Amino acid sequence: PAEVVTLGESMVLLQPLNEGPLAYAPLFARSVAGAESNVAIGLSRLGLRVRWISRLGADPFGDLIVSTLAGEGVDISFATRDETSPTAVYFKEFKGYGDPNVYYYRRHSAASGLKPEHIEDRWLADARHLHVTGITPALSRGAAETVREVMRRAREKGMTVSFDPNLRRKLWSEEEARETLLSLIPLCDVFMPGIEEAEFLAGDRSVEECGSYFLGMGPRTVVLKLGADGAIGFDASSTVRAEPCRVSRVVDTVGAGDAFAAGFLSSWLPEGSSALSSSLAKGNRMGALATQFRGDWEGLPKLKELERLLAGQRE
Ligand code: KDG
Repeated sequence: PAEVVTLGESMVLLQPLNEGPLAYAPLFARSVAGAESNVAIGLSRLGLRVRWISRLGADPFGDLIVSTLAGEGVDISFATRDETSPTAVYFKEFKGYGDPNVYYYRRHSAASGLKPEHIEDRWLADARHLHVTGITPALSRGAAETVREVMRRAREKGMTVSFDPNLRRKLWSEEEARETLLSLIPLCDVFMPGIEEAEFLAGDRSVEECGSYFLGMGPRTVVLKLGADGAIGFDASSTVRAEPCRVSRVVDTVGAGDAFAAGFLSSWLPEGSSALSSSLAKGNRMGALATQFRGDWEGLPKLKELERLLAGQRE
């Protein structure tokens, strides 16, 4: 049985070996990525039992995603293969500064065909937490309704739900994104936007005002990820600021938010809001680690390593 369930699209990721314009990149390293499966891998490495649900093409790239996630100990029993639509692909372009550019090849992918009628009771069986993001709702109307319905059913079963809006502007219009993401916030217990996403959704508000604005929509915990400035958590009784983990060089920021989510949830799930401060610290540590490696999740630690790092020991 799974403790945590997550649902969303994963893609094959192709990363150029060199920095510079993608048009002139001759060689690529192949990996697998997707916000929800990144969180699944992060949690699995920290010792939680995680189930990942999606649709994949009945193609070699679908095979690669299945074997990668299974190899990471993630339960993929309900990842369906679609005979008519492909597994999605995306490319990163490293500029040598700032966030990499990303190029998606995911229109009409298998996962964009997710529909509420695909949902099975077994998906949530025995689980106590659901993690979803705002990427899958951007793929298609059916995918958006699937995410909304899964959130609703999880809450009905008494599970807790975390939601990372993960705004991806390339995938939909601002209006559609704002309306859909705002409408999903009341269906979650933990809302975890980055600072830019919070501003996009809450308008002209300070960090503190964003916290109370989102709490007012229903979640009992709100976590604002401030990137290099750490994170800040809000619940009914407290506001907790967590200092960032300093890193000497940032190699790849993509996946840092997912690593944060895995770190945060790994302690929030067993301990609840009494552990807000230590959950934020774990989130920050995991997020910082993710920026140290190319690839979204390759650098994520196992539990022992994370504990050692949190205790301040290097090796
Ligand atoms: O959070 C990391 C994701 O952005 C990356 O893995 C790709 O899922 C992805 C997306 O849609 O951007």
